[in-house]
Amino acid sequence: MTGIIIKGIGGFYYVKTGDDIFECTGRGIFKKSGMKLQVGDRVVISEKELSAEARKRGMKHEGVIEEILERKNSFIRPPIVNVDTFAVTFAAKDPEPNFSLIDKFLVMAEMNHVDAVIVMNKCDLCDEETLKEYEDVYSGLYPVIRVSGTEEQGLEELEKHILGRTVAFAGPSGVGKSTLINLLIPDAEMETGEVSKKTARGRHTTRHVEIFESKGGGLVYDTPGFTSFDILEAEEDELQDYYPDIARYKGRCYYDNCRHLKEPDCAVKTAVKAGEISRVRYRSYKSNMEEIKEKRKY
Ligand SMILES: Nc1nc2c(ncn2[C@@H]2O[C@H](COP(=O)(O)OP(=O)(O)OP(=O)(O)O)[C@@H](O)[C@H]2O)c(=O)[nH]1
Ligand SMILES: [Mg+2]
Ligand SMILES: [Zn+2]
Repeated sequence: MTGIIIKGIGGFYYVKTGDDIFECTGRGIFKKSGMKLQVGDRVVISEKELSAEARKRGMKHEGVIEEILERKNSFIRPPIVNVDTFAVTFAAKDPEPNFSLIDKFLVMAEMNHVDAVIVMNKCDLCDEETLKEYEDVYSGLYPVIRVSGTEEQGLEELEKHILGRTVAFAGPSGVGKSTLINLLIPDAEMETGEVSKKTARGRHTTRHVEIFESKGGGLVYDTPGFTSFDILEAEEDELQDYYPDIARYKGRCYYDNCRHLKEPDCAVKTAVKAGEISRVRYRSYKSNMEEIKEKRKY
């Protein structure tokens, strides 16, 4: 039988095959080969007799994972595989948008040739002017979907992007990923949590990745949020390739290897001044570049 790992907790992997869920362990060989099973993996399993313990945990089927099928892609943060689309989620307010963090997810998507859509949640908390300003940072680059979990707005639009696809919700803690998934998939019943009044940050309510099937036949991954993201695997010179708005200007600067920082006659800086590249995006590019440089020192 083949199925998909929808969750991994306490040494068990939960594998969905059709309508059944098998509580599985991995064959010892995975440990030996250093191959780690991941949520999203398509696997071949064999059924084994249901133990009394598994039955007590409410399981109806138990199995052993025999084989991992080839992965389309894999990610470390969040730890998931086989993704078609990242639904990069942020809140218009509470917490305030952190664009350089949002852009890290987008860089990760670009590096892996995965589609991205931007989900701007908590639109109920912001005025139109501010929403428009945020939307404009990404307009022409990625689809931006305005939603509100509390007002249940924009969900149909979001659903369109999920239909028949494998979509991972990613973004900072407290932006409402689990809230939206609960609305899209009422069976999900993911726990949601308050945003702290003191730090205006989420509290990392979701602690493990879990996959749900949408009515429309798509798969949705809920993932834990983070307020920082320490690994940007891009090289300094490559970072610009993963900002499509900046990459467009490649070859137009005075220096062929221009990084668009302090160099003279830089087409990118000119474009920022002319309003052709968003200042927010350029600022995020510079700050992520700084971070990569800092990391290289060690
Ligand atoms: N005002 C408002 N609040 C929202 C909206 N969506 C979610 N919230 C609230 O935001 C808080 C955090 O929501 P969660 O769904 O737990 O956020 P999350 O992104 O899953 O957070 P982590 O699991 O920590 O990564 C909860 O108190 C939600 O009720 C919205 O559209 N508007
Ligand atoms: Mg959550
Ligand atoms: Zn330049």
